Amino acid sequence: MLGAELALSRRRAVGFITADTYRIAAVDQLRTYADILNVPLEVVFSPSELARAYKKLEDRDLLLMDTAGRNYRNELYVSEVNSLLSPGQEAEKILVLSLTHKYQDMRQVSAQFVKYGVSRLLLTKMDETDSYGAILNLVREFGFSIPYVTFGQTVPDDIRSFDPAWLADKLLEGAQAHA
Ligand SMILES: Nc1nc2c(ncn2[C@@H]2O[C@H](COP(=O)(O)OP(=O)(O)OP(=O)(O)O)[C@@H](O)[C@H]2O)c(=O)[nH]1
Ligand SMILES: [Mg+2]
Repeated sequence: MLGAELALSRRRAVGFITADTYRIAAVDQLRTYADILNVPLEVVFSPSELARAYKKLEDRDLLLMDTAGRNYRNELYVSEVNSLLSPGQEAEKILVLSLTHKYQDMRQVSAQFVKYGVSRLLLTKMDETDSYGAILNLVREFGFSIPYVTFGQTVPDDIRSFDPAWLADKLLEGAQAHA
């Protein structure tokens, strides 16, 4: 969704890399999007293949890399995915969490990634809940900045920049309702 927004609305020369060779058909799904968007896609099975992918995509302005969803409460998976993420200076890591998760689980996963220097958080499924307190708590506890939120399944429309004023309104509305 982010790739579609950057490629279509912002007209950036985007390239995709996926390391999600774990979930069946994850590559096929991304390849379908890549074809529709006319964006090149490279698949990497291990960290050693990254250099080849970068080389092939060197003409692109911006590369977006996806990694597999795992049980990231488990330290082993966290260190594994971290070894895949480029240590390149310009690389930005974004943790993606769904707002439908329980807060304590989101906290645990956040803590795992903060240890590896992740400081940005993208929240999905804002349309599937009316509880937004977790956003405030995660930002307060971990100092995350939130570049984007998603609020539906329509690609690329259901993604937008996060608006802190909107969150403040929502939280205060909720507080009034309980007053
Ligand atoms: N309603 C709603 N559905 C969403 C949103 N974001 C993603 N989805 C849906 O959630 C499902 C999973 O999305 P993916 O992008 O595959 O999630 P993922 O985190 O990459 O999954 P893994 O790689 O397996 O961890 C898809 O059916 C998406 O359409 C959202 O903001 N709102
Ligand atoms: Mg995925």
